[in-house]
Amino acid sequence: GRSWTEIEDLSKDMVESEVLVRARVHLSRLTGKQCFVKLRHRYYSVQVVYAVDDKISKQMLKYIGGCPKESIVDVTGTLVTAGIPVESCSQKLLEIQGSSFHVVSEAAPQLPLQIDDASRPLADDGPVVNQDTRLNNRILDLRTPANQAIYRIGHGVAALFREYLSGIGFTEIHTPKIISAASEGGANVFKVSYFKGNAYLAQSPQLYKQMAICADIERVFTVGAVFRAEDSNTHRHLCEFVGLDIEMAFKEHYHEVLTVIGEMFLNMFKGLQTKYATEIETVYKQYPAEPFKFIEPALRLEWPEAIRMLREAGVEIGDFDDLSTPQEKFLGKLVKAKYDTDFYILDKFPLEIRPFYTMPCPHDPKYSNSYDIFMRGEEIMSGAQRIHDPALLEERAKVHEIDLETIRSYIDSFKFGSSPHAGGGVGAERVLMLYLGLDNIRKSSMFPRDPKRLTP
Ligand code: ATP
Ligand code: AMO
Repeated sequence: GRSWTEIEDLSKDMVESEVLVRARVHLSRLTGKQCFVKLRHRYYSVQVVYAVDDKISKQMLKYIGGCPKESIVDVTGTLVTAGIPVESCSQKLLEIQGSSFHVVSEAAPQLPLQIDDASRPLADDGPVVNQDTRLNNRILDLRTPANQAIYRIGHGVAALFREYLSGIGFTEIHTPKIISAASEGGANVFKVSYFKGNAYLAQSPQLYKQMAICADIERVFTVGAVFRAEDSNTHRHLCEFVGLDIEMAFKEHYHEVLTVIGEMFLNMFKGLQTKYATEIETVYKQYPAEPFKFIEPALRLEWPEAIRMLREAGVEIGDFDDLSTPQEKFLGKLVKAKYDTDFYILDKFPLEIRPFYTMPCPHDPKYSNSYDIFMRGEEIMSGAQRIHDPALLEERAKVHEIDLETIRSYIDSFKFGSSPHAGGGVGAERVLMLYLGLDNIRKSSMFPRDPKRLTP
């Protein structure tokens, strides 16, 4: 049978041999006796040159030149060294002298957006495509080199998360997404009809990952959709996102868990750097950004220190006030200047501003054994040691005005003994966005859901 070579696998040692390539027609240019076709596959391209000869008739040449952009074609020809380097074509300076051209799937002649326009860096002259047009025509937009690269790197984020935790004895679990009560409290839950009654879409796997600990599955993680009915039209909120959640029993101190989380992230960043270097470079070509910086071991700051840093820089903030988004970003800048890292852990949040299940700090109950993790000054993870004493849990739920009956099975899980445990939840799209320095979460979510968008 015939065998196809992907554009990225064409190499110098194949020069002078016959190759068969399947790819998209990126553009074609017909001159009198020649036709130049730029083929594209993911973030690679190669030029095919057709000339009228014994294999290619004049008519055929016209047909090739008229093939609509974005059609998928099979091309055969001889691989040769390119006469002149073609910009953004196969960096290896190779081209194909075409001998056949077969259309596998023809694209409509009119495209709602041009791939070249959608691929253009903002700094360059030329038409750019706005976000709505991109998202309305997402499958075309996703064909740009940067998008092809972004979702490969996104795969890397989840794969490295899974790989690392699996390697240290974690069990991947799946938790219900249709649940009977809000898991995080608050009003931002989607209500759905459930036979004769109602149900809610899970705001977090929180209650179930903790129940797994109560069931002696002592190290768990889960990767899955998380739903938030928040009417937040910001650059970093989605109504549905991918949660990477961890929960782990510890022996003495919740920092045992925080250390695992910190090392998991450092392993992820190093893995992305080594396994996805080409992809990262491809993204930066369209969306230039400073490379993501981190130090080892991960930097851990405590809340009072962060407040002190902000105040010294002139920010007015109370000891126990939650950080606003601009304050978080500013703190990120201060941390970067002082410690040269885009990644850090902020530990010991005030108890008041954390969810009901958060363990108060045993030394000072105004604080808690809880933490957020930041990348480039924005939150990517929230976590805590959890209360495992059912009486204290009930008490804290009451303080938060949560109807105990709606979380009865959760609270009861702690009645039969539970290991001390801690964990955290990561927003996968935020990690991808901030690792790459992208400015909007809609660039790191393949089919984003926000209050104004439910399609495609
Ligand atoms: P967490 O749920 O752990 O706090 P988060 O990043 O989703 O994570 P939110 O509590 O939703 O954080 O919001 C944090 C900050 O984001 C708020 O303090 C606010 O500054 C900003 N924010 C949230 N929603 C909006 C919005 N609709 N418009 C502008 N800013 C918002
Ligand atoms: P939290 O509500 O902070 O914590 O969510 C955890 C992480 O999820 C991401 N995130 C979001 N990403 C995109 N769009 C949103 N609307 C959105 N909201 C949150 C953020 C955030 O840090 N149960 C706890 C976690 C735990 O303690 O284990 C929780 O859900 O990156």
